[in-house]
Amino acid sequence: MLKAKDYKSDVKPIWCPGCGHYSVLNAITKAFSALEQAPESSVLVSGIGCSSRLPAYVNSYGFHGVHGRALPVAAGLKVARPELNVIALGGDGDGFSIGGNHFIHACRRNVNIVYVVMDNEVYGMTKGQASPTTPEHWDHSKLTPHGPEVRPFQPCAIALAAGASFIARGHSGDPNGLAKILYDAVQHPGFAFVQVLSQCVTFCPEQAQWKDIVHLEEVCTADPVAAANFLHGDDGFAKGVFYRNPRPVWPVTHEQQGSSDIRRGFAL
Ligand SMILES: Cc1ncc(C[n+]2csc(CCOP(=O)(O)OP(=O)(O)O)c2C)c(N)n1
Ligand code: SF4
Repeated sequence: MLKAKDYKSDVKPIWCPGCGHYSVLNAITKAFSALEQAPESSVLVSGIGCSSRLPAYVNSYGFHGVHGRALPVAAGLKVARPELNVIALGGDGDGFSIGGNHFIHACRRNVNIVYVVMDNEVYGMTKGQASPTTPEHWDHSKLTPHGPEVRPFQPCAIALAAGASFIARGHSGDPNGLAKILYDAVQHPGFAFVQVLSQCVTFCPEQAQWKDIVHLEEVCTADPVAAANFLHGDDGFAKGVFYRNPRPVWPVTHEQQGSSDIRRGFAL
């Protein structure tokens, strides 16, 4: 059995010291070790952002793509190569702003992939602009000196409304708890969405306080109404698996095709 450290690549991360994304990397490698994943059986697909650098640091296949486009690449890959374990990942800017429409339709489609969003409520890579999950009155960016003055995007509630069949939230301050969530997410048949509160120490140093306010909730349900009630009262700092309700994965009505079938289908 490979140890977590065996899933680290030889590339040294260039995140700021103390960035939450280091812990997410640790949690992913711990989960791979616990799942006894062969490195070549997994693919990590990302967009652009500090968080989206993560595939380079993992000893598996990886695809560092275009800003906001991790999910369509990951879904296409899974449909063409169903035997692979496909994990899409990125940041809140990547996933909920430019990639927001893909997020909704990935939940709806229920392709059997995991989507990990490292949510630091800011655009870290482009130097601290407000993102869709930035608090309404966060005034640290010169672009929004009075705060974005917009209600933050609610990723878990939106995932539920759009049809995701597994919804969870973890915290970078708890890599072991996050590894357990990822373990469950990989085994879930269908679209598994995991929001991770992952601090940006450079542009949001106040996020160091998250460790004091994050709280574990044992609320996992298969009832969408119960999950909706919980998520609408959620303070955004609960962690745990909130909803798990397997339903048919896409593609449902057609036999899954291998890549050679697809090549034949496109042959002139
Ligand atoms: C099409 C396109 N638009 C804008 C950018 C600039 N850009 C690069 S990363 C990024 C945001 C990254 O923020 P987030 O996804 O929250 O990740 P973080 O860096 O915080 O981990 C943006 C807007 C880009 N690379 N491509
Ligand atoms: S800017 Fe923020 S998100 Fe990017 S590496 Fe530094 S701490 Fe992490």
